[in-house]
Parts: sequence; C-alpha cells; structure tokens
Amino acid sequence: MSEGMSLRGPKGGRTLWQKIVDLSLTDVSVLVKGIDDDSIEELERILLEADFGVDATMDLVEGLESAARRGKVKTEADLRGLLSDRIREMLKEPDVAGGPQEPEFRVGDGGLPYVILVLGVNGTGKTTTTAKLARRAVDAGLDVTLAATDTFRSGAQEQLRIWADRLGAGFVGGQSGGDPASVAFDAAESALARGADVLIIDTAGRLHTQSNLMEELRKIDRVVGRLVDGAPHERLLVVDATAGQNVLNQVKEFGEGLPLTGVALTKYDSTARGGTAVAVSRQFGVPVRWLGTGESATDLQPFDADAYLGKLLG
Ligand SMILES: Nc1nc2c(ncn2[C@@H]2O[C@H](COP(=O)(O)OP(=O)(O)OP(=O)(O)O)[C@@H](O)[C@H]2O)c(=O)[nH]1
Ligand SMILES: [Mg+2]
Repeated sequence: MSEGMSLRGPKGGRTLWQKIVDLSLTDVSVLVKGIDDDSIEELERILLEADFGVDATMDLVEGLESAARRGKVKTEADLRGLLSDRIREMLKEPDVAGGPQEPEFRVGDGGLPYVILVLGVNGTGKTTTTAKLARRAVDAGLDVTLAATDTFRSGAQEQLRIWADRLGAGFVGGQSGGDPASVAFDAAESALARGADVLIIDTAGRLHTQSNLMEELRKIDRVVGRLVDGAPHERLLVVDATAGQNVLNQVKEFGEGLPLTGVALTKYDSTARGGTAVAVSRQFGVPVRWLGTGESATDLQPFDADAYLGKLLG
C-alpha cells in the first residue's frame, strides 16, 4: 500500500460527520470553555481533506469557534445544526441565472431553442453529461439536438452520435479536423429549422492554458449567440469530483475565459470527499447544478441542498 493510501488508514471509511463527532467537539465540558486549539486544527484538516477549500473551511471553523465561545454549541445536535445552516447558506450564495432554484431547461422563450454549452478539461465526463442531460430533456417530452464540436479526437463524433441515436435526439457533427465553431453554427441552424426545444453543444476537452483552444471555445459561444438570441443560455463547466482542489482551479480559469452559469460535478459516485460543491459556490458564486453518479444515461441528479446535506452530515 502506498504512503498516500495508508494515510487514510483503517478510519478511511468513516463519514465526514463521524470524523467531526470523533473530535469530541460535542463534549459539553469542552464546549462551554470553547474549543481547544488541537480540535480546531483537526476540524480544519478534516474539512480541507473533504475538499471544502480554504474559504469555506475557515468560514465554518470560525463560525463554530465563535458559537462555542458564546455557549451556543452544547450538544451534537447543536453542532450539526450549526454546520448544516452555514453550509446551506453558502450553497445559496450563487445568485446567477441557472442558480439552484432554476428549472432544468428554460424552454419556450420565443420558440427558440434553449442552448447549453458544455465545457471542461479532458475526460471529466462532458460527453456523458451531454447525453444524460439529453436523456432528461427527451424524457420531459422535449425535442433535443446534440452538437459534436470535437472534430479533433478520433472517436469523439461517433461517441456522441451513438448517444443521440439511442436517445432519439437530433445530431449534428463535423468533418475530422473541421472548425468546431462551424459545427456549432450548423447545429444551431439545424435546431432552429427543426424547432428543437433544446440544443446541447458538447466540446473537446481542453486546458485553460491552451489559449488557442480557449479562443476556439469563445468562438463557438459567439457563433451560437449570433443565431439564437441570448445563447448559450447555460455555460456548464463539467468537473470531476475526484480531482480535489484542481476543481477549484478549473472553475476559476474557465470562468475567466467565459462567464459560467453552472457546474456539473461528475463521478460523485467515486469520491468520499463531498465538500467540493460548497467550495465552488462559496469561492466563485457559481452554482453546482448537477451531480453525475455513474456511467449510464440516468445517472444524473439535479443538485439538491437537502439531499446533499443529508449525505454529508448523516
Ligand atoms: N463513475 C462515473 N463515471 C463517469 C461519470 N461521468 C462520466 N464518467 C466516465 O468518465 C469517462 C470519460 O467520460 P466522457 O464523457 O467521455 O468525458 P469527456 O469529458 O467527454 O472526455 P473528452 O471528450 O475526452 O475530454 C467515461 O468512462 C465515462 O463513462 C460519472 O458521473 N460517474
Ligand atoms: Mg467528450
């Protein structure tokens, strides 16, 4: 076993809540006096390890310290209530279109398709998430067109075409090596012509450091905006929940290239660390809209703060 793995040790299976409770923070005699420094440090470590990020972690720890000093945290229920209230507030902070209260697909706007641009680094699950979103839209009785703008990676076109066929969605792709923005243009034209309700544009994986590829993304974005008023209505960054702190870098860097309206957190089924959603909304004000929980088309859930908190704090 590697050093990194053994760090998790036999206690690796405990939930976040169990770890917090094990700190003896709920020992009344401790809490009336305030929380000792070791426990605070330990709590910080637990939250950072669970991917809450520095801002949200400091926020939670300071809130807890001050509540304990005022004698407001005397029982386990007090502690749980305090953490849960503050986390809920942080999740509500996003105040942009596509926030947590938004409907899944805002269709019916002048008969124009609702356009979602799907972006992110390589292999995060963009194409799978595109298919999952299409599946939800089709199930809701909506007419969906999918656009495969990845003309670079061999197999990328075919991967999305297969999903489109399976789901009964329209499909627009391009020639190998062709201009991704012209695929997006063709797809928007096709969606308008067929009166599609939803157009989902899948893009090639890229790093924010590849400035030519970031420009290509902005071009796709501009092109659809020229054809469909207000499009893309949603710019959904797909991030891999197992990527830890890298997720925050990706939200930051892609957000500087294009104003993001939401995040899809994929592979949520493969991580025990659940704090990323809190970190993203606390640090960037971008709402986590979706959780990907597996590889099949139905493994996508709208982000729900209650369900999320339930899982996090038991
Ligand atoms: N367990 C799990 N696997 C997922 C999830 N979403 C995607 N995957 C898997 O992640 C791998 C990559 O998914 P893709 O959708 O091809 O990723 P991508 O971002 O389109 O990749 P590129 O186009 O190459 O950048 C595939 O094996 C998917 O089945 C998820 O929510 N859970
Ligand atoms: Mg892909």
